Amino acid sequence: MTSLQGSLRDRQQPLIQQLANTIERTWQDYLDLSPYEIPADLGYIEHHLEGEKLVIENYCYQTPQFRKLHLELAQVGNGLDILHCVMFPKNEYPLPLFGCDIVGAKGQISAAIVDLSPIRADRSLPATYHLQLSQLPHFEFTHPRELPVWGDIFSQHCIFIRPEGEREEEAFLELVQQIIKIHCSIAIQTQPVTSRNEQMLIQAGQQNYCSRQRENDKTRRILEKSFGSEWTDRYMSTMLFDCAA
Ligand code: 18B
Repeated sequence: MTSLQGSLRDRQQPLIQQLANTIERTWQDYLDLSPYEIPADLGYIEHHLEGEKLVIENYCYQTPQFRKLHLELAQVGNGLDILHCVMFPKNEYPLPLFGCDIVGAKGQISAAIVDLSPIRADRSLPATYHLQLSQLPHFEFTHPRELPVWGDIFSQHCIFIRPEGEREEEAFLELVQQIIKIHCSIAIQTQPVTSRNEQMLIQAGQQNYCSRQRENDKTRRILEKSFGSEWTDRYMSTMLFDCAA
């Protein structure tokens, strides 16, 4: 796997750099990565609008269990730094969706969210996940944030906060590290389902997750400001939240 050490990462806020490194290292340590073909014009994107620059770097891989591992770093002007990560299991694997989004402006992270989101209709996680996530050390963050309406896709273990100071940023980093390790180690021990019916249920769960995530107006607005609505629709449904069969 080629290193993700790019110029954009070096210019981003420390928590984002550290998270990108942690995610990359855990993928390398636990999973059998192979290349994933990104549409030619969507890997590295740079756009200037009225003096404001938007840069996006995408890194994607696939593995025997995951059809797409996606890590994205973005920077708008010099002010807004974003990390976005989703791990999409193949339709044969009854696994939740790991998702993480960090948004920071001017040295302060305003939104930090991490979750293993259920794909079952009753929104429960497999018992192994539930057990291991329940055993994580509890950290009392001082500024929890309220989920938007479409956020009913997230699990009861979802962490959504505005981290205050270095101690909370470190605690968040540590939690993401633990959660992604739990996920990778369960994923590689999970047997694929073979019935077409079970695979269709998994696919339907992922489709629901993706369509709810595409309702995030805050993401849409940032992208539309630079690229317009047609491009943003394509980007959100092919790069960010695709539900390939
Ligand atoms: N997202 N985020 O990924 N989003 O992609 N994100 C914001 O302080 C981008 C995911 C999530 O309160 C904000 O309010 C852009 C995943 C939630 O209404 C901005 C990209 C998850 C919120 C962006 C991107 C996820 C949120 C506002 C593409 C979860 C709160 C920041 C690179 C697993 C929504 C703020 C609300 C917020 C932007 C969650 C600017 C451009 C995978 C719940």
